[in-house]
Amino acid sequence: VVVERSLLADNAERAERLRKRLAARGIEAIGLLGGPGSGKTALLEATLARLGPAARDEAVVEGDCATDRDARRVAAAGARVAQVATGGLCHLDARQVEDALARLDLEGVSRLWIENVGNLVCPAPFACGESRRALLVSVTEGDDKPAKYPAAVAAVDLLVLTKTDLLPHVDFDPERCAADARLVHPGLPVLSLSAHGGQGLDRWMSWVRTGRL
Ligand SMILES: Nc1nc2c(ncn2[C@@H]2O[C@H](COP(=O)(O)OP(=O)(O)O)[C@@H](O)[C@H]2O)c(=O)[nH]1
Ligand SMILES: [Mg+2]
Repeated sequence: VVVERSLLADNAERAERLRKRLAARGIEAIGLLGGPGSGKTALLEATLARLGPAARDEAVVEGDCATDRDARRVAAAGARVAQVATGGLCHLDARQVEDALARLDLEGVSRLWIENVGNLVCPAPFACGESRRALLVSVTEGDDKPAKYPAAVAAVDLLVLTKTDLLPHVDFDPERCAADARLVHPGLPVLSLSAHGGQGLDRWMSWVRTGRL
């Protein structure tokens, strides 16, 4: 228990130093959390498409256990990207993000995206230098996920319900999902969107730019 606590404390200090170093350069980091397949990379792709030519000034750190597939996807969408392959590890930590940033040209960058490893448990307590975090839950995962994974809900600034284009085909109650999340995290903003259909993306871009929906 003591070892675990010092690991978390060390990471928290490193993450806070990283956040301040980024802020000093005018860079704000946004963390994307969510289960595997919740739509994190698709939302990044849709965001970069909205930004158009300005996407080249977005930097992305991609965390996955294996492969550089997501890095290729966001690179194709125009962003600068560094992939972290964590091996067996189920989350990113601040040191891995620091190491990844050493491989990125941050000149002219004002926003850094950190797509964490797909997991609803492990990433929550490991800050990575983010100023803000969004948790993605797709409508295909079931509306009970915020109730079942409260630590993830407590660790974020926004809950995003993704793939709303699929709502007619699944048994998912957005109201119940949001209410469960707010039991854990009172006042948490909740946004429904579809990266494919485009619904909700205007409000998402508002949150990205200003921190408000
Ligand atoms: N129908 C639909 N499918 C989506 C949407 N967003 C993502 N997907 C699909 O969900 C799967 C997982 O998406 P991905 O972005 O790779 O999820 P990640 O693992 O969280 O990065 C892919 O097959 C996507 O095409 C959406 O808005 N609507
Ligand atoms: Mg992904």
